[in-house]
Amino acid sequence: NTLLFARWLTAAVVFALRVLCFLSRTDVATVTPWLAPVVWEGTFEPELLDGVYRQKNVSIAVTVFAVGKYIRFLKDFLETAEQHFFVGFKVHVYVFTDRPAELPKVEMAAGRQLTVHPVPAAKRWQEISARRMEMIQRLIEETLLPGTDFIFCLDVDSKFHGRWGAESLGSLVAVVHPELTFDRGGFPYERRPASRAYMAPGLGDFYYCGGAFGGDLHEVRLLAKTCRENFEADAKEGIEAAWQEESHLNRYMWLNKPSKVLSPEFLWQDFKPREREIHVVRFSGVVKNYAEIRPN
Ligand code: UD2
Repeated sequence: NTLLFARWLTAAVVFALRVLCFLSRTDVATVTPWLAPVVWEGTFEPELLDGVYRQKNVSIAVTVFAVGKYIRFLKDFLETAEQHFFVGFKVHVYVFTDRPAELPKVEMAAGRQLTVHPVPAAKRWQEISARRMEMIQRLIEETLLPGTDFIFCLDVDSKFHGRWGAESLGSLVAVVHPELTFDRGGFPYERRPASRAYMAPGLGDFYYCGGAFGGDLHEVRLLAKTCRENFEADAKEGIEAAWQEESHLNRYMWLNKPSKVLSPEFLWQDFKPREREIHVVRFSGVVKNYAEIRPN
């Protein structure tokens, strides 16, 4: 009986602390002006959320590109995903690489699997980010639909450090870029009206990162298709947006508001000192030497 009471007391204290923590997130915006949640540590109940989606037996696809020397990041990405990303859920990772022979061996838990899609090598690094949208669109149309519920598209030069679970699920999900200090005027949107990624001064909600986005398959298919078409139409006119597909994604998310916005906890950068608002780093880009690692 004493043991039962101690357990009950611990659970009650943990719950009370969580509620207090939830109430105390007044330091950040937790809802957008269009009433989408902005997900921060302390604004959700992890076990409760996972329980809700586990009952629905949801499946999650992940795309990750490891072209050229970026294959070296894949091992850490996959190993840390096993520890933190949708643990206990059906997860299928799709790796796009030109070096399938160098694929690392990573043991995956039951219900989790990996498929490799060979892609050609790239001459310019910009080509890779340009082609990602096309491949994501094709994967959804040819392989994932129907059957898979959600998809996340993630940068490979990153590691998971903390839980990333059902709190991130939504129909269209964007991640706020880790440069929290940017004000709207300083957002690095594409500013040339000639580009289809153009954002006029004063427009924009957040600056979202290209390294992590997701949602349900229909929404992400539409996003990938639109960004790809706009990217290609720009290319025909000899224009490449300032931050390639990230610029097109930002334009898309301005016109099609995400149903859920993930805080920069969901894509931080290792080189950045952690800011006060960041209570947990869930996923973070590793420090890399661009000159050494990119094709040119
Ligand atoms: C930012 C974005 C990235 C993309 C890029 C566009 C974040 C954190 N990062 O990252 O998503 O929008 O700007 O310019 O939002 N890749 C390869 N091989 C290469 C080069 C790239 O596989 O040789 C893949 C790989 O999955 C990598 C991703 O493309 O993670 C993005 O490339 P990056 O990390 O070099 O771009 P970066 O850091 O400027």
